[in-house]
Amino acid sequence: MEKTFFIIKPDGVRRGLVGEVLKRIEQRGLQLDRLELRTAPDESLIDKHYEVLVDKDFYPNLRNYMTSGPLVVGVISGSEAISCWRTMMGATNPAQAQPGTIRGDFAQSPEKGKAIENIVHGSDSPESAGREIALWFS
Ligand code: DAT
Ligand code: MG
Repeated sequence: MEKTFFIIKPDGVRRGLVGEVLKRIEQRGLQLDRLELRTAPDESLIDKHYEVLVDKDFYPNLRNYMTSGPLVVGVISGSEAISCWRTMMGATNPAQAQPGTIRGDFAQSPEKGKAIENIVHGSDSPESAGREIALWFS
């Protein structure tokens, strides 16, 4: 059994997609180990979460987006949960995300100069899963 960390980002909560995302996790047979609705996080928490991206030119937009409203955070476990959840999410850029994925079915292409709002986050490796679970559930 592998664990991964996920977020339903502020656009997912705002657009009423929490039930849809959780339904897909359950349908896929992944187990929900932790699940919490959080008020909009502090910028410092997002800076730690996206520590490898803080120097990117798009980072200020990303930080504004991620602190713009409540989000849902959780831990899911299952066989190959990390890659399974990444596949279910779809490509980072909604324009490239396949239909059938969460981003491909629900995310909208970004407006010029705005953050990519793509509904969900998932850890990309066992190391980042461990780091992110400790960061958000310490
Ligand atoms: P992912 O969320 O698919 O793991 P990532 O870790 O590379 O993608 O980036 C984190 C988030 O940052 C991503 O969901 C949207 C935003 N982002 C990534 N690359 C971007 C870019 N080139 N321009 C604008 N936003 C970007
Ligand atoms: Mg990532």
